[in-house]
Amino acid sequence: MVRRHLSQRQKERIEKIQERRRQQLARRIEGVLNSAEEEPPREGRVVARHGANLAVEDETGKLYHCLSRQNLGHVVCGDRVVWQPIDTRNGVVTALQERRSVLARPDYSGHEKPLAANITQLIIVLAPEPEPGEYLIDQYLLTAEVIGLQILIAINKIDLLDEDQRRKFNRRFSVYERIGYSVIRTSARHEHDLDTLIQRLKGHTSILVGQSGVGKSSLVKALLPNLKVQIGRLSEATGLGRHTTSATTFYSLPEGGELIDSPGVRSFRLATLSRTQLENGFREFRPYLHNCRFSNCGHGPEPGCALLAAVDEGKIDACRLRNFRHMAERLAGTDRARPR
Ligand SMILES: Nc1nc2c(ncn2[C@@H]2O[C@H](COP(=O)(O)OP(=O)(O)O)[C@@H](O)[C@H]2O)c(=O)[nH]1
Ligand SMILES: [Mg+2]
Ligand SMILES: [Zn+2]
Repeated sequence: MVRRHLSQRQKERIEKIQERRRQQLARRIEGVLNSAEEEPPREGRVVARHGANLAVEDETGKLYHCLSRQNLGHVVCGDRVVWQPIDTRNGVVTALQERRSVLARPDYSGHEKPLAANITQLIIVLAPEPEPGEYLIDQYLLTAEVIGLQILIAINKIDLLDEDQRRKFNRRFSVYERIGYSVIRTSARHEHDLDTLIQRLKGHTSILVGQSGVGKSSLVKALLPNLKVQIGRLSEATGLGRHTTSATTFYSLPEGGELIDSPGVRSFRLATLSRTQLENGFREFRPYLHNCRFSNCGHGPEPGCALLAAVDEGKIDACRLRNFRHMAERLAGTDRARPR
């Protein structure tokens, strides 16, 4: 992915344009609120968002097109909100309920921009093709650990593998099971291969992440037989039309649980990360972290490193430590890195 480097002047210009747009929108929203009939405020859940347009679902499942008051910051999919009805189809979000979790990515100026809120489970989707990358998996795992999400690894497209290949693939990814992560097998092609996933989705608000081509969209489609109907309702409620599919969307699953589908999630990552967060984000490292000879051990080639000893004893996977070191180097190399 190309990272855009903007000059200070460009950033200021973007900031100015955005500020003007914000003010225009704020005037419109306050105008609407002033002219609205006094109706009691209500609670709801943001189920789709496109620019300033939100689809808010009320307790009965009815959808409303809402704009949000400017002082609330960035309201996103999954947010629980208080909103004021304007008429039978429209409303204004006036308050944001406390978030259990936020998934974010850095914007053009490096500030964290939320993508989705109140997610409880991150599902990392892998497949025999495209060839999985352990580094990316470890990045997802780290982020989920830092945010505090339940983690599930789903190996998709198992229909492509025969018994022998399946065994090899399982062995390759068994390292994550040994660490304590749940690994399940799925296929978006065969209905019965979704049973375990369906069970694991119940009671959670989940999001699927993974490389392009592993089958995330196919899984969403297979899990939501009424996807077209749900998209149609959203598109009608928000007036988004064809943009609906490029918006981050929140779906209720027929068998229980909720799924957030977000095109932006591919690039989600932490804008800031401390050394302690990084170390603890590799959960199997935790028991060894305080056993290194030097308290500021870089877990590199220093003498007396407890992590290295654990690798030698087969307690920690060498690839995990290598990926940790690489991330630590990158962390040290950024100005955003914070000391312990
Ligand atoms: N054989 C097989 N192909 C799959 C499966 N899931 C997805 N695919 C195919 O993999 C390709 C990429 O799938 P897609 O859902 O677009 O992946 P995404 O980029 O992660 O959203 C498509 O051609 C799908 O038909 C699966 O379980 N088995
Ligand atoms: Mg897709
Ligand atoms: Zn060490």
